[in-house]
Amino acid sequence: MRIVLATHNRHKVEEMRAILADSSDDLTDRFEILSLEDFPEIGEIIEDGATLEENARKKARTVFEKTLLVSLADDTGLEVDSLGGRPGVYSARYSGKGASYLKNNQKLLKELSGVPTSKRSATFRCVISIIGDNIDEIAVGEVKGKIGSEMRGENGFGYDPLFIPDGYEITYAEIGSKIKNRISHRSLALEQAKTILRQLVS
Ligand code: ITT
Repeated sequence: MRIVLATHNRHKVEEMRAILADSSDDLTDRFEILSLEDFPEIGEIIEDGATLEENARKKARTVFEKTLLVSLADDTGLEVDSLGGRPGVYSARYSGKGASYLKNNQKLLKELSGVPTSKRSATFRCVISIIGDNIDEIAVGEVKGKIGSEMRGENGFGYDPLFIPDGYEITYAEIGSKIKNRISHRSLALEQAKTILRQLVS
């Protein structure tokens, strides 16, 4: 059975492939996992939803309708408590036109300058939509943590250099991909998604 990871973000594809392969029953044995690189004709999908769930469902539905294959889309947001949950659904575009990971991190540091550690709590929330012929499911993963006072670490992507998950004193970017993929918001959501995928082939 073929499934499509409905994302243009190559870091997400890498992480999702690694997480799907990492379990006692390696799902990459049972599924041929494609990504949007295999469907270059599918261009940018406008994310105009008000919630992570709406955006994830829009991406998965668009890709399912174009490929007729079961599609998994991930929409992720970083919700910072002292910013009233921002950037949240706008995490990718936080620093405006021409946003980059660096500019987004710099803007977050600026908005939190002077905010003490005790008030830098945040949640990484990942919503995965799975859409196919007879399937329309949602899986959610959340990790609580805090925003560091400077960018640290070389691994990962996005806000990883600033996000310190609870229980650790180092950022996702310092933890490295092996551990990040065991504890992250994405891995928690994908664990639920795996259960749904197993049901599809059983
Ligand atoms: P697709 O929509 O094509 O999947 P995207 O990068 O636009 O790719 P999102 O809409 O979910 O993805 O944007 C979420 C942003 O949040 C993303 O651009 C990163 O900056 C950040 N992000 C998502 N997952 C992350 C992770 O695991 N670690 C750090 N930052 C992450």
